[in-house]
Amino acid sequence: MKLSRYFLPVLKETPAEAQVVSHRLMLRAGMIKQQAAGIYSWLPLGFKVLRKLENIVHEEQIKANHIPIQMPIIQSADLWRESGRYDDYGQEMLRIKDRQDRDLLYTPTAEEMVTDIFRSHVSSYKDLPLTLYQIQWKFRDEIRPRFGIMRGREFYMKDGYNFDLTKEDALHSYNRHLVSYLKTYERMGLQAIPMRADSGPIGGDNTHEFLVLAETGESEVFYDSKVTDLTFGDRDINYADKSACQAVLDEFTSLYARTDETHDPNLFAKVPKERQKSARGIEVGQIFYFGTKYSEAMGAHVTDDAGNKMPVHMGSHGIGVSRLIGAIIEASHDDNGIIWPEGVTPFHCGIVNLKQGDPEADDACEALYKSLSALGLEPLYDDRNERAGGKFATMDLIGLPWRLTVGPRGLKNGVVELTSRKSGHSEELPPKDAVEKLAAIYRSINVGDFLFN
Ligand code: 5CA
Repeated sequence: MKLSRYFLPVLKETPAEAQVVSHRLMLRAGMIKQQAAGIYSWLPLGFKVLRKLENIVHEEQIKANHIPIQMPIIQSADLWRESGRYDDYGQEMLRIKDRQDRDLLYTPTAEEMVTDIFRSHVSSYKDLPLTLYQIQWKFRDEIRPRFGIMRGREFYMKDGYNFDLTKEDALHSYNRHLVSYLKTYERMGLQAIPMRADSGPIGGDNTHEFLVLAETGESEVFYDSKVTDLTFGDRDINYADKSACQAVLDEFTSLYARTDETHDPNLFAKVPKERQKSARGIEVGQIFYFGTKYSEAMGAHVTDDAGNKMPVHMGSHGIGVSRLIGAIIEASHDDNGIIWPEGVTPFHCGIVNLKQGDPEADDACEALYKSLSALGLEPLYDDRNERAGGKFATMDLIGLPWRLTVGPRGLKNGVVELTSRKSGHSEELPPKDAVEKLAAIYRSINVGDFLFN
């Protein structure tokens, strides 16, 4: 992409309404625009990051053998009356009437609808196990939408639903989700700690939230400092292997880690004093096992070989895809702007032309742009007629992990400059070597290796 042809409405001033750094930086970097309380337009740069996160979520869900579907945003109230949640959900649910005076709602989650799909098409235990998921817009009429897209009213969420014959199988689905979530967050450059949580309106008593530690987090959390030493690393997980998934769950949840809703000071007292920590965290996902709560209420049964009918065991599992952008920025920024982890960056590298209009500099930039693009990478070339200082400030603000700086002086010596946004470290390299280095960095995280179709 050439910046002169792009739509990147960066702001010079710090927006007064934004209380947290991620919200400020998303507005300043021209990623989003507020349209109403908790409701945003996604401008090109923000939309690109949203798509990157969505792709990672799809890839990791498909690896775990979960099947993507898409359910409608506007749903009939009737299904929600069957489960009893039309009344229970309270004011968070946005209720709508159509021209026939029928009750509709904007989906805050989709347990009812997915259970309806299941009961209409599945009747034999042989079709189990089954996990369906979607990535879809949700609406919750939050009392206090705030922190930009982190607590929006309209937000983008991955919601997955497992259907299993027995509790034991459903707990394997729970564990499988936990493993796939750890992998997902890690690819986004985040450490998200699973913590025992409260199930709220979803129901059930087996639930974990995933929290990213950040000063601006809305939840207060209590944990054994050893949990932050756990890293998921490059594990090869066989999702069909029950004991392997159970082992990961045990490893990541046996140390004390709870949110304020489930915190138990007596249990916490057993953690050695120097390891007792409390902090704030951003909830980026939650997994639930709730057994037969919805399947019984809505008649989602399967029949075994002997003709016995039984309600299926279910759970649901959510990732806050849009909220994650805020969490990533909270965890990765400096005074000059965002620092994108390579796995989610909107463009793989910036190209700054120090002397636009200089034939040699222009040619060198074009050549870099072509070679990077030919490798499947997306450069953002700042080809505007602007001062170098302004170009650097824009690149720092939008946070691309790598910047290539091209100018007549370097070109005389046959080199361009490659700078890491994170460390600030620069090195001079022949253009060909710089391209190779970038290709190697991105190849190591499988950029371009997209499974969802
Ligand atoms: N049905 C279950 C699992 S699909 C469910 O709805 N879970 S949830 O309520 O925990 O939501 C899943 C994730 O969506 C949360 O962990 C959070 O990261 C994100 N989320 C929830 N509310 C909002 C909101 N108002 N703004 C942005 N993200 C949100």
